[in-house]
Amino acid sequence: MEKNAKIYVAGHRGMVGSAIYRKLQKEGFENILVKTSAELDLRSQQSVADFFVAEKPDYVFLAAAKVGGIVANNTYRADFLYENLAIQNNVIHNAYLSGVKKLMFLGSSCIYPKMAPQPLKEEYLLTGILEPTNEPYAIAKIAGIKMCDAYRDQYGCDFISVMPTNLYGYNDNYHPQNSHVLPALIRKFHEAKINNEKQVTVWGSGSPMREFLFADDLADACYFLMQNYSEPALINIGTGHDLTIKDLALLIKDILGYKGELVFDASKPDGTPRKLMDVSKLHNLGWKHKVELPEGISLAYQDFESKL
Ligand code: GFB
Repeated sequence: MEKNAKIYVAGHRGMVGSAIYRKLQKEGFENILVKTSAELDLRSQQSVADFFVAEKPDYVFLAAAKVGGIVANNTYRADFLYENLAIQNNVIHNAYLSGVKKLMFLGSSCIYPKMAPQPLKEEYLLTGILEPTNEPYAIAKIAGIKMCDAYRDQYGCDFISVMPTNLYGYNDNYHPQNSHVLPALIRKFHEAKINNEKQVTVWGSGSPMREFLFADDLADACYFLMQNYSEPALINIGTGHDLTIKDLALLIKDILGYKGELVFDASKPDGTPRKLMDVSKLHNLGWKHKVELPEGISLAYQDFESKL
C-alpha cells in the first residue's frame, strides 16, 4: 500500500477496526478514511453506494460487523445474520464497482465446522456441520468469504479473507451478557474483587478450549497480509496455543488478584469444544504474534479500568 493511498477502515470504533486504524497511523499513512455508524449506516445499500462513488478508496479493511459472545449469538440470531450479510454485501459489491485495489474481509475461527480435526486448517471450511449457537453469524461470514472469492473469479478483484481466532484487547466489549469470555471474566473478577464477592460464576463446564490473540497483534497481521498476501485461499491468524476456559479463568483470577472461588454454571452453553488454528501458513509467510496471554490480559485490564 502506497503511503498516500486512501485507505477505508470500516468499523474503526470497534476493537479490531480501532487496532487496524492505530496500526495504519503508526505506519505513517495519512489518508485514512473512517465513518461512524451514525455518519454511514453500512446496512443501507444506497448510503454505501453513494459513499464509495464519492470517496473511491484504494484499499478497504472490512472490520465492521455485528459481533458478540456465545449467548449474544444464540439470542440475536436474526440480527447476526441480517446485519452481517447487509454490511458485507454492500461494502464488497461497492468496493468492486468503485475499483478498490484490494479489500480484506475478516472471518472468524468459530465458522469452522464444530467437530473439525484440530488444529483447524483453512481447507476445513464447509466440511462439516456448524456450532448451533452461532450458526447464523457463521453462515453470514462464510457468505462473505465466498463473495470475495466470487468477485475474484468473475471480476479479478484482489479481495482476500483472513480467519482470526478469538480476540481481546483495547476497546473490547465488556457487556455482562453479550461480550466474549475473556472480557466478561475480566469484568466479573474485577467486580467480585471490589464488591468482596465470595465467588465468580464461569459459564459452561470450563472444559472447552480457546485460543486468544491480542487485537493489536491481529492488526499487525492484517497490515502484513494486506502488503504481502493476494492468494484466493483463506489464511488463519492466531497464536497456535490454546487453554481451557477453566485455566483462562484461573489465569485472570491470579492476574487480577481475586481470592474467591470459581463456580461453573452448567445452564450456559459450552459451544465448540475446541477451535485451535493451524497457523503454519501464516508463520511460513514470516509473521508471528508478539503479545502472550498473561501480558495481553494485563493490558486489557488496564484499558478496562481506565474506562470505568
Ligand atoms: O467467548 P465466547 O462467548 O464465544 O465463549 P465462543 C467461549 C467459552 O467461554 C464458552 C465460556 O464455552 C462459554 O460458555 N464462558 C465462560 C463464557 N464464562 C463466560 C462468560 O462470562 N461470558 C462468555 N461470553 N463466555 C464465539 C462465537 O464463540 O466466538 C462468535 O459465538 C465469535 O460468533 C467468537 O465468532 C469469536 O468462542 O464460544
